[in-house]
Amino acid sequence: MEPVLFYGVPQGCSFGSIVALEWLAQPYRLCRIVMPDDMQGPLYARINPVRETPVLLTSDGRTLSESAAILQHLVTQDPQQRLGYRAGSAEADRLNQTMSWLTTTFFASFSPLWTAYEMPDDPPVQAMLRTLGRSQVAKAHAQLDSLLGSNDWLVGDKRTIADAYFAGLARWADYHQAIDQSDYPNLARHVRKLEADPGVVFAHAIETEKPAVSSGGFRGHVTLAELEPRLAA
Ligand SMILES: N[C@@H](CCC(=O)N[C@@H](CS)C(=O)NCC(=O)O)C(=O)O
Repeated sequence: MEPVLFYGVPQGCSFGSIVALEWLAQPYRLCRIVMPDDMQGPLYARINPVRETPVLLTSDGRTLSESAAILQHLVTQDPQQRLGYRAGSAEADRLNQTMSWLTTTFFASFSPLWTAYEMPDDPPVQAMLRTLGRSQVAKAHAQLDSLLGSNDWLVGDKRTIADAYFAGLARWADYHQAIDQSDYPNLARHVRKLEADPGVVFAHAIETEKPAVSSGGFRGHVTLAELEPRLAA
């Protein structure tokens, strides 16, 4: 059976995995997870014991969590490696480097803002977290702006999983009103290009439950209950 991506709303980093699946245009399904409520039951613990999205249920029945692992899996499953590079090549090293940076620096820069957003009301602590978060997000944006320079894509001369993943994280700057992306012109240009991409438009439509036009791979939604027989006990 085709792979299934468990994606989280609102604003999940799983957005990037939806974009990558669209770019590959191979058959896949989606399972919508409203965070955190849909993750609390025992069935979701069988999918991901740490109760996070995204998770990919692979075509051979394994569950794979962590965006970087899911996205690398998609690269290697594609015989043409359209969203990555041959293992061992300089470009593949660079892609791994960029994915690590996006996960440990760019994603992580938003952590104080997510903590302030999700915690019970405590205005002085939330104000402190927001100040810290804005400063970290600004620093990560400045670094990425410089890494990107005038390049068309984050790694090499084609779109890769790094661009797909970045498309999902970049929107958090507005969501948290953290910084003004137009202060980072190379990054802002890249975000504008990605936002016009049909795979990104599709992922937004899926998240917001609007009519979504797939480039061909999307085979529809499936519920957690329907997937139970495919999951290891
Ligand atoms: N390192 C993981 C992070 C996964 C993660 O933090 N997922 C968030 C959404 S972006 C989540 O599921 N949060 C659970 C919640 O909000 O309850 C990855 O990159 O996939």
